[in-house]
Amino acid sequence: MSNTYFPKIDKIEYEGPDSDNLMAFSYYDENRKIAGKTMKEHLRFAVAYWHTFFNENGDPFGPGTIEYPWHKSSDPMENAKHRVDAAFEFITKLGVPYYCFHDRDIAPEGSSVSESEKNLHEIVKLLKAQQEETGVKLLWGTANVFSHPRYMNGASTNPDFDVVCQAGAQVKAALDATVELGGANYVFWGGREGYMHLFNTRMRRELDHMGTFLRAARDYGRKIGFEGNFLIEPKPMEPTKQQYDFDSATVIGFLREQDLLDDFKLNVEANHATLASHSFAHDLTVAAENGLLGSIDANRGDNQNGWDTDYFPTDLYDAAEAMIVVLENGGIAPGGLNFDAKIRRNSTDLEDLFHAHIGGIDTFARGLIMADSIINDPLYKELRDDRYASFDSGKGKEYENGSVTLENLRDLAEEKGEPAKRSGKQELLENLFNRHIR
Ligand code: XLS
Ligand code: NI
Ligand code: NI
Repeated sequence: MSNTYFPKIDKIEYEGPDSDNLMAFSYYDENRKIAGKTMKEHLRFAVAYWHTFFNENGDPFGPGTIEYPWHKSSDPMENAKHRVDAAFEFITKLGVPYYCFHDRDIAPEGSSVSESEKNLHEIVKLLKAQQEETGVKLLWGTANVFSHPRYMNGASTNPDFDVVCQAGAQVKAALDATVELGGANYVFWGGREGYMHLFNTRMRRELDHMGTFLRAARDYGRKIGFEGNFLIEPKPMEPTKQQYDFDSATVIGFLREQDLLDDFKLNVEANHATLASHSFAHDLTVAAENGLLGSIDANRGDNQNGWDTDYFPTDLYDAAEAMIVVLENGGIAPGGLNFDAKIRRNSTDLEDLFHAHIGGIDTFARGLIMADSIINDPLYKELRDDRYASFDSGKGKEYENGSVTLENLRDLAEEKGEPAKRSGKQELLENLFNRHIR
């Protein structure tokens, strides 16, 4: 393992909740078994290349504040190569199994399509060698078709076909890279797919263009042997005023309309769900109950504002609620939990990157322990099942099967009379949940 960029940091080990070492895991014991699988298998953590190795804490109001020692050269390709070494040193010291990238995080754009492809290919070779040496794998790849000024009016939904061609070239190369690196999934996040104003927008046409683009990408991916899931990552807004992939429900409707349900699932991000005025658990549940929960971007917003703050997750309630959905879904594989999260602009020590990830990892490890404990509490299951018991037999069951008419409902209403009140037991369930925090 290389020891160039984080020389003071050794491999992060599990030391348990009684240790006072803050450079250790208190809850994430990768080999501990829960509900028949190890924590490592349940949680499938990934590090996000863009936040952790590429961006240097810049925000829309000012430049970056942290200096990455792997970015010392004036040649962007040299920096990209050093970035690979830094990334694999970090990921192996942290001890997580996966990483995720955008094409432009790993390699700089060139002055032509072929030069960009060449840059990407050169870095992919280095990443592949590191993957083989360390055993770290690619959870997903994606193309950044939102930063370059040419994408100001969108990528696949751009009103100018010439821009759509550029997006196509980029997605093709990013798919090649993902397949070359054995990526388990391929993500589409449509940060500029939407509109700023309806006055200059043909929404129906743009949505159909997006469907056409995704089908072309799907066809190419399958042709070159990609067997993983294509994932759409919902987000309602930011940077675009109104984004087409608004939330889980909207994306599922779109996938159904565009005949993409066989190949696509969802990558649900906590802070995007809250930006859409949902809870994280809500958007996960919508995806899971439609059989479309593909992967998770684990992070957290801020209760005082609505932005995509991308905090590292520290909220145990949120993590436990999310892990209940994941466990009831039978797991998240071949997806995982990607820390699409960044340290704050005033966190300027390289070791802060470790503290941030250790916190996020322990939060979800603890969330997993709590979730398993809650779903095994018989009362949790019983109370929910009992609420729907009137549909388990008799006329209620017939109704569920679709054989009760509106006239039948009317006659039954008269016969049965005013229904007895039945408590939803919310406070009891909230208290029950808290008893499982440990
Ligand atoms: C931005 C998104 C982005 C995607 C990948 O808000 O979360 O980082 O995960 O393009
Ligand atoms: Ni985000
Ligand atoms: Ni994300």
